[in-house]
Amino acid sequence: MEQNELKLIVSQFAVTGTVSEIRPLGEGLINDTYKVVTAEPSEPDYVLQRVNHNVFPDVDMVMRNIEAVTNHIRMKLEQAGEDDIERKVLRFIPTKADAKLYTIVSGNYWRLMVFIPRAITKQAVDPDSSRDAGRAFGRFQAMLADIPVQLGETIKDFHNMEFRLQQLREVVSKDPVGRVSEPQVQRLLQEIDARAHEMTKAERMGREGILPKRVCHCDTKVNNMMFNDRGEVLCVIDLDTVMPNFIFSDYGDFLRTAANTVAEDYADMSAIQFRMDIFRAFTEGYLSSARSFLLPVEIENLPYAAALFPYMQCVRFLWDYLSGDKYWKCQYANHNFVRANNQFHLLLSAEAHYPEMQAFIRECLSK
Ligand code: GN1
Ligand code: MG
Repeated sequence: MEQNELKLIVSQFAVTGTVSEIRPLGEGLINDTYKVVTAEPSEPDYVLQRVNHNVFPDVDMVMRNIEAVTNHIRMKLEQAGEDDIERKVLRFIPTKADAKLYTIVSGNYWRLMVFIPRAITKQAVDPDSSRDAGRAFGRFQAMLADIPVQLGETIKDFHNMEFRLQQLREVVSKDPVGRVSEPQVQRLLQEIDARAHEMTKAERMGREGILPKRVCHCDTKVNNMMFNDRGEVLCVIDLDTVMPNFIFSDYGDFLRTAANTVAEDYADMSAIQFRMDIFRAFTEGYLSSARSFLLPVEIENLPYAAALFPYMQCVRFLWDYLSGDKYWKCQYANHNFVRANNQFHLLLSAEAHYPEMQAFIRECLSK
């Protein structure tokens, strides 16, 4: 987009400072993100984002959730006497006209937040930063455990495995782009089917009333955390998907990205391993801050969560591949199939480590 158009959008928000430049930022697959640089060193820079309203149909709900969550976390950090709070929780800027946290321009939804200075994001982590991340996501859930408002479900059935399988089955039966008969697709569909019952047990436990939903982040990827220059976690970003869910979401989705030896679209499947050093460190960190509120059924099923998220992401990437690549941006023709296959190989490796995972969790609990 043109600088002038972007500047006009920024000018609708109550910013301080003079905007000197707006440039693309980050590599999110869903929203479009820009850094807004101000001329004065004393004024903050900002992050401008176009929210993808195909993915998030109720942007108003997204922003109400985010407002409630960031206010609640800020309050908790203040109560705990933390320093440097502005770098530990996101701050969204209201519009001048109606003090809302977003504005609509030509049918697109835009929002603006303060850029967190001197922070870095990472695409990969080592065991030490995974332990910190575990602690940070556990703490995030703990801080939000007593939020006084009921958060909305910003993407309906987002991590509902039964729903994701249903979506896949529908696209298989319609086969809109003629990819279902490809032999490698057939093989993957069989593998998915063989595990469908086991992988939907969270939904069954939810219905039986033995597994609660709690406020979760629901996109706990490595690159959704900000670190300071000492490598410590400052805060969790990308709050669009914060909503009530089984805690497996936050635990499992982090390991899905962090414990993979390669990126989620790496095409050489022989290089894919589920890293147990990352698993151990992250689990230790997570249990240190979340153990106090987790139920035994949640803790017992953490290995299931570690397998569930590669499985779910495999199903979602395959669904998009068979739909004609409408959801994730693709760089080449079978990019989504490569992603799906990658996640399947990660699942295989996670499955092979199941007994080791269970033993490690027992060991953590006995300490
Ligand atoms: C999407 O855009 P990004 O990278 O934050 C997706 C996640 C997937 C991920 C896979 C709202 O997240 O659920 O795990 O891609 N977010 C949404 O790369 O669908
Ligand atoms: Mg992201």
